[in-house]
Amino acid sequence: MYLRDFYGKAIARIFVTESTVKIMTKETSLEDRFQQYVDGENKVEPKDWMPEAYRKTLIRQISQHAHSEVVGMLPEANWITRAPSLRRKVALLAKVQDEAGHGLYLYSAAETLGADRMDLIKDLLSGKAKYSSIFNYPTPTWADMGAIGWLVDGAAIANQVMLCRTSYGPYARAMVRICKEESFHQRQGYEIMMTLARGSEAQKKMAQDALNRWWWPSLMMFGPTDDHSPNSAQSMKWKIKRKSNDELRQEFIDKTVPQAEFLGLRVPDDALRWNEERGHYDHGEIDWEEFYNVIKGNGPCNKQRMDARNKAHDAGAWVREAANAYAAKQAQKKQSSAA
Ligand code: FAQ
Repeated sequence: MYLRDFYGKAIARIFVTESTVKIMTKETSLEDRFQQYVDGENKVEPKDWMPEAYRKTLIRQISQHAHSEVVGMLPEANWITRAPSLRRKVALLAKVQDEAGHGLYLYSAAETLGADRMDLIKDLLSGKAKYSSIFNYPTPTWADMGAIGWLVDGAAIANQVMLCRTSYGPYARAMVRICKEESFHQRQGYEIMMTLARGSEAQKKMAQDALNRWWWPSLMMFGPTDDHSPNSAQSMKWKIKRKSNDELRQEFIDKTVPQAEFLGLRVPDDALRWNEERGHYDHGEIDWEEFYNVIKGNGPCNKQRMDARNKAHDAGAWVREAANAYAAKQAQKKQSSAA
């Protein structure tokens, strides 16, 4: 006698003797079949069966990603009113609005996994949820707008191009759209750097100082080294992540160093040199103590960022109340017209 799954496939053989009922797994478990499905490069969709840990890992990663986009608006929003020309102001404003849009797609993608958006936001506002370490650094000069676009969006693209092929369908599709916008962001940042690097000595120094400030935090964006990354092995197996933290960091360095050379700027790493044998740049040691300190909440701007988000959330209470009241009124109208 066989036990069959809902597709009618035999998954176990049941032996009945006088004293025992023995179930022998003939085929694979649901977890194994899920793994085979993912190994076959199929996309997992919201209504498909998935292991609970897969669902939780995705909610964790997608919500952290959404929070990063939203908190990531703050360091640049700081410069919208002070952009040096109307053209720069329009471009920066559009970029910051794009980041808000990315946050919204990503919260929606997390909702397809059964997460409640308000719970996710509460976790961010209470300091329980993580967001990218990079957004806890200050932006004291206009050159920081160039460095963020060039380096931070550049690092985000390296990571997110990989995520366009992630195994969860709604996340992969959101990433395709987000990557297109991030490419525009990276170019607007690089163009700011190019203008400054070709400008006066003071402007060139401003660009170099910004590169000095953002280089190492940008490398930290990719997360801990592979041997200290507790989530990587399982996420790679499930094809949520397709490349490791170190692989992506190396790709970013290899791509970005020639861009710095083109600008005539110096990457602030004495150990940086091309390794002919490896076909990659070797680089100096990242200050992991600084990274862990920042993600624990002790970076230069963590408190400022959380205060700003909480203030914006409180100030938006009337919008949420009005939207809820409107939705309730519409539902009531629909109900009475149906009666
Ligand atoms: N900051 O085991 P792993 C952007 C945490 S979007 C803070 O390696 P995982 C756009 C990690 O969560 C930037 N925490 O973890 C923009 C985990 O903690 P948990 C955001 C970090 O998930 C540009 C622990 O360390 N992008 O920039 C960081 O396998 C300009 C152990 O690490 C994404 O979120 C960090 N840097 O790999 C916006 C992309 N790194 O949860 C505005 C999607 C690690 O166990 C302006 N996310 N941690 O307590 C990912 O690809 C992955 O989540 C990684 C981390 C690669 C970030």
